[in-house]
Amino acid sequence: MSEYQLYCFAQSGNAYRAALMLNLLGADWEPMWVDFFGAMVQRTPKFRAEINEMGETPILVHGKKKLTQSGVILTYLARHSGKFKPENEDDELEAMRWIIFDNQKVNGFLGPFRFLKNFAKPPGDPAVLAFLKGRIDGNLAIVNKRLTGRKFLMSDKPTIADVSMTGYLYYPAEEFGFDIAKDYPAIGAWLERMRALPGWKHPYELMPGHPLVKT
Ligand SMILES: N[C@@H](CCC(=O)N[C@@H](CS)C(=O)NCC(=O)O)C(=O)O
Repeated sequence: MSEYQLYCFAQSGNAYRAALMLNLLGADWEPMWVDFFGAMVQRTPKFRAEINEMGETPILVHGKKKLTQSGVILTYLARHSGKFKPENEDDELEAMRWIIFDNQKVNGFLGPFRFLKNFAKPPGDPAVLAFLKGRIDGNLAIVNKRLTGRKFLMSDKPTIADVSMTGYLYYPAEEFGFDIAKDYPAIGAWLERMRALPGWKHPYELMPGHPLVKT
């Protein structure tokens, strides 16, 4: 058995943060596929009793330790590997600030927007999509400004804040109906810098379940 098991599925940008981190570290890990769309295991009492009471993916298992919330998983992996780790207390707090902003406002809106456009049955209400798109544009502009004239979110070196922010940003433009890298050039350039890191892989290569068999 591998050292780490990660409950994940290819369409999950939330899980991608953890999968990407494990791969960038060169960790010995294996994906455990979550049948999110078909059996919807995350909704079952068994999943909530035995795997994650919050009913969410990703979940990282490391020996006897089980961790959920990608921000917690990234923090744990950075502390244990010493890589992508903010350098001091101030940097740690700054990284947490961006991770929370990302979880709530950036990928926190992109995830549901893409879900409603591509996977929801029936598809999302246009008014809801328009609301989300407005929030997404505002928040991507904030990230774009932050990355203008900076290599990475915190400094010249990538940290867990950068790994977190990648969340949904590499999924194909057709899935969003707009091209994030083109519309936000500083984000586009930063995505290329992240892509150049050894161990980088696209979410559809890194996690199981793509292409999705639609039922
Ligand atoms: N903040 C969480 C978000 C996790 C999350 O919402 N994951 C989705 C899959 S992409 C999920 O499991 N959703 C189930 C639900 O909300 O019921 C994290 O970063 O781990």
